[in-house]
Parts: sequence; C-alpha cells; structure tokens
Amino acid sequence: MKNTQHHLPAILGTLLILFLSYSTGCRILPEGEVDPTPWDNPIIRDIYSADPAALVHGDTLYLYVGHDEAPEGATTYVMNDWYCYSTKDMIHWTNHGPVLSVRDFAWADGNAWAGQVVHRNGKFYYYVSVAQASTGGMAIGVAVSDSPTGPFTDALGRALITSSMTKFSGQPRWSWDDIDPTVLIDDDGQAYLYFGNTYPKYVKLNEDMISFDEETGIQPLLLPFVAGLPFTEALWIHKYKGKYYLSWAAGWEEQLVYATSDHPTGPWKPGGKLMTHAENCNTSHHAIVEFKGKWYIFYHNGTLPGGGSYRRSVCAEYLTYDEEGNIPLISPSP
Ligand code: FUB
Repeated sequence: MKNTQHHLPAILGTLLILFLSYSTGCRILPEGEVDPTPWDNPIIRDIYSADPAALVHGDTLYLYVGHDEAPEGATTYVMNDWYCYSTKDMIHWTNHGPVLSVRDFAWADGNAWAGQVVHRNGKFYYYVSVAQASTGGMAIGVAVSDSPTGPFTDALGRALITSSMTKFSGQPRWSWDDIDPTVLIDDDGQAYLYFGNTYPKYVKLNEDMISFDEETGIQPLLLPFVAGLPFTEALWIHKYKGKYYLSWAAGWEEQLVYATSDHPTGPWKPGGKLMTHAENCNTSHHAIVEFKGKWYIFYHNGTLPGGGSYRRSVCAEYLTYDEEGNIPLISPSP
C-alpha cells in the first residue's frame, strides 16, 4: 500500500500521457528514443487533410492540402476543396481556410484531389487534379491568384490536361491516370509539369504557365522501379545541388521512393526508399522543400483519432542528404 502510494504520481502521469496520446493521436516513443522534431505530428489537426504541397515564399512556408470529408468508416474519398496553412517557424500554423474549391471550376464535377502551387512573375498558380465527367476521367486544372492565400480563380475556364488527351496511355475511360500535378520552374526559366497515376507523364509549360508546348506534347516519363516497386502516383520534383530529384508513391499499399537525374526529364537513376507505408493509411503523398536552411518532407497518414485511408492527416519530418546526395530513409516521428 505504501509502495503504491509512493508510485501514485508516476502512475497518474503515465495514465495522463496515455490519455493525451490517445486523444491527440500522438505516438508514444519507446523508452530511450528521442523525438527529432520539435512539433507534434500530425501537424494539421483541425480538419482531416491529405496530399500536402509546400511553397516557400519570402519568410513563410505555405502548405496546401486536400480536405478529407469522408464519414467515419467510408471506403471512398469525399473531397471538395483545398486548404492553405502557413507558418514562419514550423511550430505555429495559421489556417487560411479553403482557398479553392471544385465549384470554382465550372467544368469540374468533384474529387478535389492532389495539387501544387508555384509562384511566377508575381502570380501564384494552383495546379489541381479534379474530376471532369464530360471527357471521361480525372483532369488537371489550373487556378491563379495574386496572393499565396488566394482567392484562386480558374485561369482557363477549361481543363489544362484532360483524360481525352492521354488516351495513348491505354487507361480505361473514367480512369484516374491524369492526376497529381507537380511543377518545376528550372533555372533557365523553362517550367515542367509532371503528373500521372500508373502512367507518369510530363509537359513543358509555356511562360504563361497556363498552356503547354503543343509541339513537344504530352510525353511519357520513363521511371525505373525503385526498391523493386512500380510507379503508382504522387510525383514531386525538387532540385538539390544542381541535381533533379523526382519522388513518388510506389507499389500498393504505397511507399515513397525517389530517383535522380542531371536533366529535368531524365534518364532517372534509382535513388532509394524515402518512407515506408504510412501508418493506418493505404496511400502516401508528399512534398519536399527547403525552408530557412533545413529540408522538410510533408506527408499524410491516418493517425488522428477516427482517421484512416479516407480521413488522412498531414505530418512533417526533417529530410537530410548524405555526402553523395542520397536521402536516407525517413522515420515517422510522434
Ligand atoms: O487524395 C486523393 C488521391 O489519393 C491523390 O490524388 C493521390 O495522390 C492519393 O493520395
């Protein structure tokens, strides 16, 4: 009895940690393990969020995410808008609310899937995946704004890439082979838009950022198997020390892998695995950026209470390079 009384504060402390950990969705670290990140994952907790895309502009990091609205237990996505969050220190985040919605594209029918915002000539371009029933599948639209936090408006009044433009991929009608755009504006000013599910492709964007070089057209992107896994979706492109790093979700359930090249369109040399399966979630989708001298990877998992594959949550980790420019495998932190 005396012993129990003596240990009561410790027992109560442990119970409190267990309760907090359950109610906030935080993972408890095994004894001796150190949390490398000074923030708690998931970093977004006020909504279910997915498919992060990061943009560094000035002293601020903007994080654009899809919004998972599926009811608990659902087995399909319910996604109608995209949110923007911002931070100056990776600890304090501001929710700028939904900055773009499927309704902003008069030609679209639903599925506010993954997108990315890039900045050029004082404007912010938001490339998104969205359903377009009239052309038989998912399409890529582009919206524009004078501010990183919107409001964004449809830049074209039609899709930039439609399912009917990519019939050569052999994907069936209503397929989702035209999703998950990622954009690089190279140092020589040429912009590239990479996209695709199962069949990765790219176009060279024109300087206006809302049309592409018709002469080059839509090109297949020849990607190697990395870690023995075939390409699935979720492309992200970034540069480090003059090299092009293309990363994506591979296999099923998805894992994140990368390849490198000396050129923006390949040939691509297998890099390695970035992250293994996301916890409690069948997809993986990520973004990689440098912010204030450190590299970060944003990704999603299903660890918020009530979460899962269709109620995901965005997390963040540090990303490092070794001396040869390889990215070591990244472990999820609590
Ligand atoms: O969020 C809908 C889709 O799931 C995305 O477009 C894919 O990358 C996967 O995360």
